[in-house]
Amino acid sequence: MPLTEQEIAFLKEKAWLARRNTIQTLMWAGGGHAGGALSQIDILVALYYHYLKVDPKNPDWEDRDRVVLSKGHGGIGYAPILADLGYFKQELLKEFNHTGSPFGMHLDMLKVPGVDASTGSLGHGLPIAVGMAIGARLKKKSWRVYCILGDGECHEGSIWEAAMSAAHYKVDNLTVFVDRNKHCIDGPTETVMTLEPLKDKWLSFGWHALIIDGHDFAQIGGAIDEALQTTGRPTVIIANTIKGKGVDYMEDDPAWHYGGLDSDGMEKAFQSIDRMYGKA
Ligand SMILES: Cc1ncc(C[n+]2csc(CCOP(=O)(O)OP(=O)(O)O)c2C)c(N)n1
Repeated sequence: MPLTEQEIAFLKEKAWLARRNTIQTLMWAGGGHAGGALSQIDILVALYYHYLKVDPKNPDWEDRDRVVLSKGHGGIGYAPILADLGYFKQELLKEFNHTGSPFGMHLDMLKVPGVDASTGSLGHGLPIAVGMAIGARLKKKSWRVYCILGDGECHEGSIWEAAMSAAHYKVDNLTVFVDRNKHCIDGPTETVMTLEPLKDKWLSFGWHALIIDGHDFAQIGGAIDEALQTTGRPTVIIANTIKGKGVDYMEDDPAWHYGGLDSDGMEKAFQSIDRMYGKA
């Protein structure tokens, strides 16, 4: 069912908060993967605040939907969402990536409630997600698996091995998002290693594939609904995004793949995010 205007307004509010909290966490951490953390946020917000069957009070609930943030370096933009949902106390984020904290730069499923897979070494999340989805079928469970890939991560061969097996096993309880911000660590994805035509690649691997604006909640919702109704094959949603989305001086700037903030930088980032959401 399409999202209502009220639901979209709610998701926008949560995305505003998640972007602000990501910047705050970056400041506490002394640096992090700012660009990719901000590009993925609307996808995570739509999933966690509308679509997922999860229970923050019972993170290990067996029948929950699973999420694999395969681009594990985005953890600094994921943990603030889990905190807001109540998986753990927001206070803990003050120690993000500090020695002794439960949070490393890449989230550990054994230390952070709500995290279904420890990721960070790119190329491993989709193979894990395919296994989880097959596991649901073997256990005759109805939970679904959502996996978020970086587009640079799609340079990894293991992604395509997993894609091939998911189609072979007709894993239709798996939905993948590619955070298509068009940058990786070394520059534009198309300069480093051509990915396009990316949708055709997934189609040729036997997937249902669609391309959307990854910052538009109506489109994200429509794509998830389409995936829910697709049987006999997995779905990939190539979500066109902007690296650093929301912070004007970070947007589309490869220098902000990883960075730190001083208090002036943080203030300017907050102002930019507030302007984007019409709050300044
Ligand atoms: C196997 C592996 N090689 C290298 C890295 C280092 N690394 C961290 S982020 C990154 C770039 C990833 O680009 P992309 O998937 O497009 O992420 P985004 O632009 O969304 O941050 C790389 C190479 C890694 N985490 N894992």
